Amino acid sequence: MHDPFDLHPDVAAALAAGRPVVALESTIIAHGMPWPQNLETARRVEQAVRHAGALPATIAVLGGRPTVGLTDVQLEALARSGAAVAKLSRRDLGVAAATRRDGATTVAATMKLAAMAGIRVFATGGIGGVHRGAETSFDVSADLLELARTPVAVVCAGAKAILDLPLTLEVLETHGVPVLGHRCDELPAFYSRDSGCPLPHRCESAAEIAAVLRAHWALGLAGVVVANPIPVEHALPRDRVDGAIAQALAEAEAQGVRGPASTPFLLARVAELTGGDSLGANIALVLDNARLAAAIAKAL
Ligand code: PSU
Ligand code: MN
Repeated sequence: MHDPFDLHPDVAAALAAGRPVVALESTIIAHGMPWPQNLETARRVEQAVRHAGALPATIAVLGGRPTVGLTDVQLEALARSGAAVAKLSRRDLGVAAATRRDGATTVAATMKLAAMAGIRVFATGGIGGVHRGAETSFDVSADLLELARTPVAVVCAGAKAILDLPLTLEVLETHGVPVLGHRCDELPAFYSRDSGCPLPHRCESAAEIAAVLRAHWALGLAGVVVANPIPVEHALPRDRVDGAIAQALAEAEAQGVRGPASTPFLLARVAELTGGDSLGANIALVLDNARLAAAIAKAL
């Protein structure tokens, strides 16, 4: 049987030789940032991974083929298409393959494809989580359930305050997913460094994180969240972001935006309402996560 996905030859060679590889998602490119900053950021993130001594593998679905390691031409096409391409989570992968569609993969779908390819470290901006009002909407990101079953470490700046952060931590705990704070004691809130939600585990270095990952996986356990706070100089004041988020949430409610459309809508509105400051912060934190992920992949 043919492989169910296409692996870039450089990524295949690196994996075969045991060299460090870092997976990168594509929903953040197509749905999470506007053109042309999305392409510029995707390229800078790949460059940051290379600079730190690992090989980047951006993952998407092209013509129905899950593709692990996009070429620069493929990366640019995806960034140009933006929200015109589908946002694919775990549930959508089979349908996209059968209908030969293009799509950007979420954290959940990217984790699954990375694990299939043998990549264990993945960098992104923020994971999905439990949405505010989930007690009536039932909107809990598939990212959390993927972490429960797929052995990949996701390096992120926590989860955005558009989500319910305490409930997100509860669901991760229920599903046995550790959250390791990288030099922090609280779950970072994406644009800001703290959330008031204490974390049970703190690590000081990539080597320490790698040791936990090895031990976790030796026991047959699954996903791990590595929570890396946004660099101090790029953090936004909490109250400023909270105002924009409150307004964006109210607009989403008024316009009936829900389901998979919810996260892209909220991110775009918060970026507009903060006059682009949130976009600058988002770019800075993804770059920092890429560097840490590369260091962890090397230490592994
Ligand atoms: N967080 C961001 N930017 C993003 C996303 C999350 O800062 O673009 C994307 C990721 O791909 C994540 C997805 O997996 O949103 C979560 O969507 P949902 O809430 O529909 O599961
Ligand atoms: Mn959802």
